[in-house]
Amino acid sequence: MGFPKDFVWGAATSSYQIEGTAGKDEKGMHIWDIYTKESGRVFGGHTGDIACDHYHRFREDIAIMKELGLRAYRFSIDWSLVLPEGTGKVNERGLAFYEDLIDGLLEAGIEPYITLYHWELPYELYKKGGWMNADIARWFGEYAGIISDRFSDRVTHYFTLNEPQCFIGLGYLTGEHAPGLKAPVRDTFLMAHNVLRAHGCAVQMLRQNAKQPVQVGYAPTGAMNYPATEKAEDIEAARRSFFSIPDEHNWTWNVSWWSDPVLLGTYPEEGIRKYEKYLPHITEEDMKLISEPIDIYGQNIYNGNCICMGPDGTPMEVKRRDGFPRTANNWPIAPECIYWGPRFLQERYHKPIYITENGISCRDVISMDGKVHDPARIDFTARYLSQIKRAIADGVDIRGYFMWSLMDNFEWNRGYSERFGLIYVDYETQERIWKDSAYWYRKVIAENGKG
Ligand code: GCO
Repeated sequence: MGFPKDFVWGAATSSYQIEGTAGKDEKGMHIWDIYTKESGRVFGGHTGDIACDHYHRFREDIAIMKELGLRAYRFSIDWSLVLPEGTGKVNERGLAFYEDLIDGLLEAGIEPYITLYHWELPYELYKKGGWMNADIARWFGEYAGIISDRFSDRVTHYFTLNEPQCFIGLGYLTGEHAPGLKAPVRDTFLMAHNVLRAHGCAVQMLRQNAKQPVQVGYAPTGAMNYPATEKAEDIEAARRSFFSIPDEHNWTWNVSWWSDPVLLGTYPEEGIRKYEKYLPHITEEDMKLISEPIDIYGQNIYNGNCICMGPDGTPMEVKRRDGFPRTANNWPIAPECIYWGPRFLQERYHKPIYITENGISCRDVISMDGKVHDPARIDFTARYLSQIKRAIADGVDIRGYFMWSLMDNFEWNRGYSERFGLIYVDYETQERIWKDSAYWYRKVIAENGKG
């Protein structure tokens, strides 16, 4: 059995990583605009000021997507391009850009999947406390409503937030990402609660302003832990560790604190116990808002840990073998995670799943023959896709796959040092070069995953 006939083959990007809009067309500033220039903590002092210049080259990029045969493209909207102050005055020029992009995609037969927040918090809102301010739920709802009002006649698929684990954890706990803070743990729980409330408001407003029925989702991530063997006890150990709650110093890196409230309407018991002294006041009304029903569940999946049942009956991590396969940025290659992750998630949350991101960083270079040979990316993707195929065969409702990424781009604090794209970008000339994996993925799509 292969992939379902209507399986959604896609690729993903995000606004700051590709657009290059800093200082243009009345855009407001966001936290990454500032962090990249002032923190001194981004590799090579790189910024997203120009990035892939997608803002000016989007038509060329759509032509590439069409040539690839993509059925869908997941991109994000820069809140501060649409609402320079985060709330209030709308910037028509910002909306016009996304309108042209969307119309271009539709003309090319590619379905747009919009992500509302892929980490660009408008600076004006940051100054008002950002995620610390309870009003942010309303501000995010307002923004979501504007997007729905303008685009829902043409766009039916939306994701509210991308990876809250990362933008709160890396942004406010470890300080590796914008705004680069090491906030008190207590503050991060309040922020997280407001993040979830904001999600709920966005779901409401997307629907309220929708011109036709829309599919609304959420795109978190997490370590997709998988069992060492198919023995029932190892599967149970992996499942338990998958949804378990870490200690507070790195608490954001978990699945259930971010997904139970949205999909089950409650915070996980284990977390409520463990984090009790840090938690803000949580009302029933909040939980109702947070669990506003969604239609689809996105998940960004890259890797996970191998787990077995320990002799004392608690889950135990199995040490990776010496010389285990790794990506260029040292992430373990663990294709099993994309079988077990969706399986565990579906068991617990019962929602159709989209793999909203999956991909690999490679040390890609232009070879003497002028081409970019990236066999490691082809091998990685083939392995992961075969596990998705297996999950679907076993009854997991996975509806689509978005490769991270369409093209090389600004990899946050790693700047341009990591290349995740199917398409190579020469940042000096902005030339786009098809990597071998792009030709390969085109064939995979054309054959609906057989190749
Ligand atoms: C994400 C990301 C992407 C990254 C990718 C590779 O959603 O994780 O935010 O923006 O570029 O995951 O690290």
